[in-house]
Amino acid sequence: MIRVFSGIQPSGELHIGNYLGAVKHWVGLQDEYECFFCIVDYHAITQDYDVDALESHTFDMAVSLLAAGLDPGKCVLFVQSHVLEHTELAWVFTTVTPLGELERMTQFKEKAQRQESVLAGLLNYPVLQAADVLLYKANRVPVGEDQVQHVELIREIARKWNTRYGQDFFPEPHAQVGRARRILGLDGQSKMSKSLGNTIGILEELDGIWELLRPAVTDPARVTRKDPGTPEMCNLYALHQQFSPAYTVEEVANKCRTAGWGCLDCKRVLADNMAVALAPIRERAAELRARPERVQEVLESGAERARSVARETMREVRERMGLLSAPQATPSET
Ligand code: AQP
Repeated sequence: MIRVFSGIQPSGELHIGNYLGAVKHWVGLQDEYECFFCIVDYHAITQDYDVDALESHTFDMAVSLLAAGLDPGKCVLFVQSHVLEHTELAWVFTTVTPLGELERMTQFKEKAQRQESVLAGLLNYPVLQAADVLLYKANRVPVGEDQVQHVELIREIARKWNTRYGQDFFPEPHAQVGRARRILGLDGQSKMSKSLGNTIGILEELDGIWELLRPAVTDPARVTRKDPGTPEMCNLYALHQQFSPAYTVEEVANKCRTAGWGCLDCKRVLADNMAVALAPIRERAAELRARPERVQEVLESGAERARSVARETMREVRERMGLLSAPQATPSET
């Protein structure tokens, strides 16, 4: 049986980078495999965050994921902090993870640069990720390109734990990266990222999309309206390829190369197509928002299903590691 695990931080709204790079892919996988999808709130607190907003961000992320097509009849959707075994296994894994491996992670180095004082939680982020995935003995981890290095480290952690405590207990999972591996932000340079504020949310309406696209960076060679451009050098062309029909993508390329359109003309068409493509997600989100108890039910039942797998994994982990069993005191039962 192939098992899939992936997570997303409730560190802000679900944006089109998360959607195209990961979530859209998840929606397809739930038809074929046993899938666990997790809103990883313990990851989201590894950066500066707004305490008052975390609860609503977590709920809104659940709404957006369901609206984007996750079906609780086909996958398990839950919140990480509702299944305490995640943090327990993470601690276990810190005891087999070399410090040097954590320090060389690209995401750690990038995020650490933006922080005044670097906290151990940020360094240990990939260890918690290893616990997320391996608690369910998942074989596949569908992610964007930025997470591939972390999945490699998860494989190493599984290997090291297995070597010490039990050959082949944890599988070595593989990253699955889709075609939209790295969506750039509206600055045209960095990865689209919640914490960089260069995103378009998947629930944006036409006016909002237009306001965000209007100042977005395009091909730097197009200084004036008359300058011909190179579509492949333009981030918005990449977005047309995601949201516009093939004939429009072709027209955009021609009008860019011949300066037939200015960048604003091109952005207008993109905004319209994006709004049309995202409309069904927006409508489903509005329906779900009107029934918050339904969303709570989905998360509760998801946590229950996740816990039943997680508890069994931890029972075996404790046993193999020689920890004295104390069934009454296991975290999820208290
Ligand atoms: N720009 C992107 N292009 C393609 N895939 C992306 N992903 C994120 N941004 C892009 C993928 O989305 C999934 C969930 O990501 P996450 O929220 O858990 O963490 P992240 O990669 O750190 O996302 P953000 O938006 O950049 O969040 P912050 O700013 O809070 O760190 C992952 O599979 C990721 O690869």
